[in-house]
Amino acid sequence: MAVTIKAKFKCSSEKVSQVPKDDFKDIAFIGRSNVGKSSLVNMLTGNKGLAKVSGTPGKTKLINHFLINDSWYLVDLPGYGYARVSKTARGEFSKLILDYVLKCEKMHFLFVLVDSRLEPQKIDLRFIELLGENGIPFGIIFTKADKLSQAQLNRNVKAYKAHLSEQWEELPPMFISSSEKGTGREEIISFIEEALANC
Ligand SMILES: Nc1nc2c(ncn2[C@@H]2O[C@H](COP(=O)(O)OP(=O)(O)OP(=O)(O)O)[C@@H](O)[C@H]2O)c(=O)[nH]1
Ligand SMILES: [Mg+2]
Repeated sequence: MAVTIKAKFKCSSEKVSQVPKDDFKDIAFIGRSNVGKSSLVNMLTGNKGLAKVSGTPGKTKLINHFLINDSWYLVDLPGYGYARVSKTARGEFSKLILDYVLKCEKMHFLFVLVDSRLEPQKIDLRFIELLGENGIPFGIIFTKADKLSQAQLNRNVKAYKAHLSEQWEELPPMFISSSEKGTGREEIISFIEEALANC
């Protein structure tokens, strides 16, 4: 059954102080540059031109709010791991990302997108650790599933779970997606709607 989504661009913010001041909650996408965050916004909303997509990493530079069904926001964030901002411990994540993820009260749930083709990347694991330390609710979305066979995909997801299980007693919710094929759309939307209904 196709889920209907009404989506509308609301605003781009260069600072957390500029995000919308209403009571609608944010569901945000984060992950390495080029992992497919903006493409996933477009796939979920069924609107290919909504968020800007590019083959060149570092395309999304601001916090982009898209109002969904007049009731919550999908938030497309800039990626990390492309332009190194500084060499300090947390410097690999920009101030904009850290301020938003750790301090913004609108931020209700964060999806960390990881490339399903790759073994666990250190920068993603460090980011996930940071979320854990700060009690930020999050899930993981494996992107670009169309680029792998089902067997490879299963192997990679299993390896990721095994890796996270070394540090986490309970694993976060996990989803598989392909923005090319529409894979994962209904599962992700249902999860979001349930999360919003329970808050
Ligand atoms: N085959 C395939 N390609 C994808 C998928 N998702 C994204 N891409 C491609 O990956 C590239 C990066 O996609 P974006 O959606 O711009 O990635 P992003 O994470 O928003 O990147 P930044 O904004 O730079 O952080 C583009 O060339 C997309 O077409 C997918 O599910 N399958
Ligand atoms: Mg982007």
